[in-house]
Amino acid sequence: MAPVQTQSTDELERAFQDAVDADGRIEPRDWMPEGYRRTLVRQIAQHAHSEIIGMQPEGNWITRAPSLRRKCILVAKVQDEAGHGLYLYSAAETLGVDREELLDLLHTGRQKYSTIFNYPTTSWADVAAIGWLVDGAAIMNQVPLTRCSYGPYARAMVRVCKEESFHQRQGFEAMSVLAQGTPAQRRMAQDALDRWWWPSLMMFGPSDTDSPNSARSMAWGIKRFSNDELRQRFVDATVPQAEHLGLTVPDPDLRFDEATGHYAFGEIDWTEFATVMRGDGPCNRERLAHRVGAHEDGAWVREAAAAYAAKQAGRGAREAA
Ligand code: FAQ
Repeated sequence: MAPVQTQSTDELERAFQDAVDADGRIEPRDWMPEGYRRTLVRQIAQHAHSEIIGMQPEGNWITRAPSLRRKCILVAKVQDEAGHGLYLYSAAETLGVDREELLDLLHTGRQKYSTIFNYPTTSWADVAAIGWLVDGAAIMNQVPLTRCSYGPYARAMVRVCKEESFHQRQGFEAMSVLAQGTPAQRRMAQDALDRWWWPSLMMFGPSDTDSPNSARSMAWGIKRFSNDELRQRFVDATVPQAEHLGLTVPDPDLRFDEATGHYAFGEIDWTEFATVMRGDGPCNRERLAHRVGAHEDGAWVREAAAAYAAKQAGRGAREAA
């Protein structure tokens, strides 16, 4: 959809919506409504922040992984999350925002990241649970984003989802080793499931009736399914996996509903969700302080990279002269 200056805003908006409705891709140079651009910046930035803050809970276990093999896998996984953050910040930059500006919004608490990363990882089983449940929930939410109407975001998601699928499988495998291990290992696995189950369900966001952005994001082809639809899919896919592991999902109201073909599940603690979202969860302050510290420690790398780029640009200009 090429921008045609002579068209009125109404005509541009109609052409934009027609392109979205026809499942076309909107690209950075195409005309787009300001609200669409702002929504994408908000969502992609929150997503990027989640990827880089999400390195912390698992990074906490790199030095204590139970074997060299587990350590190698974990280092690679945490590096993958950094890479996802980089693709996503790049995708956001195509919308005319600056990465430094987005990081500043994160560091000053003005932009959110996923609530899930404000919970502590107190045992090795938590690393397995994050792979199985958190990456599992992330994939359920992100596979539809590969069909998002905004091209750069959709394309970033293709690669991210391939890597998240591998993460989910390694988490399930690590969990199954624990679940088949000694009684103490089984207890660790169950304890991790008990603590990560409900926060994982919260990753999908507020219920549809309380989600201010969903309807508009769906009309714009950013979101393809509602928060509750994706949450239900996650529960339906994950409960049989827990049964296969011989673990119990910590929800007394969970039951398979023959009539609908879905699992019915208990009420999420939305008060806890709101508490963590406003910055008062178990690890919010620690996560943000660590991120700000890492950014400050990395200042010399950014300065060196900028000096090197300036030097290269100067050499290029001299050669061209
Ligand atoms: N945590 O109206 P909605 C990962 C906010 S990546 C914090 O429903 P929307 C990889 C929401 O932003 C995990 N805030 O909003 C990994 C909005 O804020 P506003 C991250 C939340 O955008 C694995 C307000 O509440 N994934 O795990 C949360 O339509 C392992 C109202 O909500 C993504 O970001 C939450 N859980 O739908 C890394 C995926 N939920 O308007 C390391 C892309 C909602 O006040 C290790 N994002 N909010 O600014 C999305 O799909 C959407 O943004 C939703 C929320 C579904 C998260």
